[in-house]
Amino acid sequence: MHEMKNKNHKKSKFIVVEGIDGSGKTNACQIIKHKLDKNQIKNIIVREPGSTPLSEKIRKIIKNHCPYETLHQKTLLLLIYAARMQLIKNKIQPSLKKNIWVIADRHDLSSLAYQGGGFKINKKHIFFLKKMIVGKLTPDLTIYLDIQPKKALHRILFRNQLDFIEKKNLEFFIRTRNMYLKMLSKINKKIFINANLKINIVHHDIINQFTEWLKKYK
Ligand code: Z5A
Repeated sequence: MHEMKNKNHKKSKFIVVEGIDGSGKTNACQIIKHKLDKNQIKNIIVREPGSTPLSEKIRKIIKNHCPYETLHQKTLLLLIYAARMQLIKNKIQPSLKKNIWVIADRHDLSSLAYQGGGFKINKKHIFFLKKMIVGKLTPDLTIYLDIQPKKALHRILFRNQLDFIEKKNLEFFIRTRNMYLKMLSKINKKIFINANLKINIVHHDIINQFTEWLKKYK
């Protein structure tokens, strides 16, 4: 479990927001940030892959890789973990040490869901990288936004440009969601949100559940 104590024994928290594309993670991160700001808790939002200069470069490669060369799934896996390493060492850990809470738009569970579930990479390989790169850093809270893949695809199709993962078919996202649900059943510290519902209902659910959590763990 992550818990970094500073000299005053204050504990910073590592909060991760997860879900398939179009589940509303970006909005959820803003809601959490707003709540923490109101409680005068210093915080930052990071996104994966990305959020350091080098990790953002890796993100660009991942999202717009050369159209004339196949990006192999294991290359993608390595790029994601390279970006994660930079983010953990250069941003997440230093922030937590300074008692700044970190809200992450995706983290390691995304790799199990997308690479393990969607792309069917052997989970043994993913766990090997997880152990090497992520080590003992574990979210204090995982907020999972659950949405039917058909509905999520409908939402992302409204956007202008789709990246190569977003161009995947429905079966890919069904496998990804199934892996999320499977892995989530092993996680205790979580909030489960039904993200199929109308946006204002989803927002209320996030605020209510997060407020309850905050009362207990702040
Ligand atoms: N990836 C991976 O494969 N393995 C990994 O380990 C990691 C990542 C870390 C990151 O790209 C890609 O990298 C991602 C997985 C892969 N896949 N792809 N492609 P990204 O950061 O661009 O993608 P994303 O993380 O999925 O973000 P997103 O597509 O923008 O989804 P979102 O943040 O969950 O959704 P949103 O932007 O908050 O909402 C989407 C739209 O739906 C937006 O117009 C909202 O206004 C709307 N929305 C949200 N909620 C609702 C409700 N309740 N009703 C109606 N409309 C709504």
